[in-house]
Amino acid sequence: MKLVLHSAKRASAPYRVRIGLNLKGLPFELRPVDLLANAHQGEDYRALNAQALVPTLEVDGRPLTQSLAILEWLDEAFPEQPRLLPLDPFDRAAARAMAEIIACDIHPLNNLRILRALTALEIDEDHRNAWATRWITDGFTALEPMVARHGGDFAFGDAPGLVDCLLIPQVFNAGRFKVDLSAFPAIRAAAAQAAEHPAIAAAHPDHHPER
Ligand SMILES: N[C@@H](CCC(=O)N[C@@H](CS)C(=O)NCC(=O)O)C(=O)O
Repeated sequence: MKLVLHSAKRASAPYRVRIGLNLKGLPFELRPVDLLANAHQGEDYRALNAQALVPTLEVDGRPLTQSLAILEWLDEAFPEQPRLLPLDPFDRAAARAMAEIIACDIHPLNNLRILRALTALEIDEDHRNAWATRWITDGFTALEPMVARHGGDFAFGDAPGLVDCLLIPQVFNAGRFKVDLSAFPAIRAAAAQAAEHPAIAAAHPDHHPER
């Protein structure tokens, strides 16, 4: 099976999928998409991803979009590799809830198109950063006790999984906005531990080709 990931260096949604692919031990070809040059808005890329967002994962030429859907597909298609989601139904729902706080309630308020829309409304950089900080802080305030309750060596239990795929890029993103994480010791501990894991470290933007 040939896997091609359309990804951007500092974008957090494809970063999630790079972590997931690495945790599964699946080799993939990485195709950088230059968001600042609007490469994602061209006709060629829109034919793969009608939303003009990264990531897109091509599976033998068939495109899959939406990072959470891609991560769940990885778990279903490769169940024999390390699991991203717990097997117990309650734990699966709890892990999904934590992932969705990030994917549905933090990240969509701060992605490039939203920040560009704020700029178009003449909101200056300080206020855009305050906006991003507000929503990251709100989401992390809800997530912190969940990581404290469910976390072990990683954000959910003692093995890396779906929650780490979401949390690590969001913590990276918080760093870009210089968000104060001192009120989130469980999140900081989980992120620090996960950063040491070779599959997660290999997905870091520092190892991504430019764009
Ligand atoms: N819900 C989508 C979000 C995808 C998304 O927002 N991707 C960002 C990068 S992290 C993007 O492509 N932004 C381009 C833009 O906003 O113009 C997913 O999880 O895949």
